[in-house]
This record gives sequence, C-alpha cells and structure tokens, in this order.
Amino acid sequence: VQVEQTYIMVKPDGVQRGLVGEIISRFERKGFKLTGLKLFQCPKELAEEHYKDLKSKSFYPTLIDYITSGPVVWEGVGVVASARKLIGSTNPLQAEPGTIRGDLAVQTGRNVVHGSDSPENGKRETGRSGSIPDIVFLKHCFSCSALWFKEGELCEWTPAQAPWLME
Ligand code: YYY
Ligand code: MG
Repeated sequence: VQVEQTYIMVKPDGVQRGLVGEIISRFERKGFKLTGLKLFQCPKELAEEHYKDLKSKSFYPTLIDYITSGPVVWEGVGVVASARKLIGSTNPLQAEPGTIRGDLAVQTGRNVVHGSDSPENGKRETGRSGSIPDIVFLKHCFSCSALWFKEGELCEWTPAQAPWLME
C-alpha cells in the first residue's frame, strides 16, 4: 500500500475559535496517524512560499495576512484525497454538511483549515513521502527539511489500533 503524508493546518481562525481539538479529533476518529504536531506562528516568508501558486490572485495579500497557525501532520493510506473530502470545499457555503468547513465555517477567507492538495505537495509541506518501512526512504526523509517541519520534528510510531483499522 502507498502511504502518503498530508499537511493539515488549523488556521488562525480555527485556533482563535477553539476548534483545534474538534478538527484534530475528526482525523483521529477517521483512523489517520498523527506524526507531527506543533503550535507555530507563521512568518510572512513561509506563508508566501506555502501559497506561492496563488501569488497572482486578488485575495493573496489578505490570505498572507490571515495565516499564522497551529500546524499538524497526518499520514495514512490515501490520506491526501481523503483529508480533502473530510475538509470540504474551499468556500464553506458550498461545503457539504458533515465536512469540517461545511460544519464549522461560513466564509472562504475564514475557512479554518488547510490540507495538501496532492501527494507531491504533501511531501513539499511535511518533508515525507512514500512507504514508511523503507529504510532507505527513512534515512532520506529524516535528513530532508520541508516547508513546515524541520529534521527530527516528525515521529515514527505504530498506533496500537493499526491491525483493527487495516487488514
Ligand atoms: O486548497 P483550498 O484551501 O481549499 O483552496 P485554495 O484554492 O488552495 O486557496 C487557498 C486559500 O486561499 C483558501 O483556503 C482560502 C483563500 N481563498 C480566498 O480567500 N478567496 C478565494 N476566492 C479562494 C481562496
Ligand atoms: Mg490549496
């Protein structure tokens, strides 16, 4: 099975509104494994690098102003696409009930959470990709740095529930 990483960020409005536990809880209950977590004040340069693909957009300056965050990383089988479904549409008014944005937000500019949009960006944002048991990969990933996590900030562990989640 292909293990992917995604970078989930509770955005500043989510932290201010006391939704960190609620949002993390949804990923925990789904069965994804937490591999890194930190509360972090995002410098402007990092926010600009993270959202560099959106630089030409009219909302870019307000987006950069808005982002200062408490990031978390999750990993699991197919976690990138699955996390995007749990999060819901970018515009919370179009997000389905039951999704994080559908349940907890009303405006695109205050949509409480970020999730990587592809395995490639999951790697760019967390510093990890590929299958965890691969020793060569582990050596590689622990020596590489990513946008949001430094070397040594991600954990390697086996959840006790693993055999009850996947056959
Ligand atoms: O991946 P996702 O967060 O769902 O949307 P993106 O298209 O990557 O945009 C990133 C971020 O920018 C979005 O979460 C809110 C903000 N934004 C905005 O303020 N106004 C828009 N029309 C589109 C996006
Ligand atoms: Mg995006």
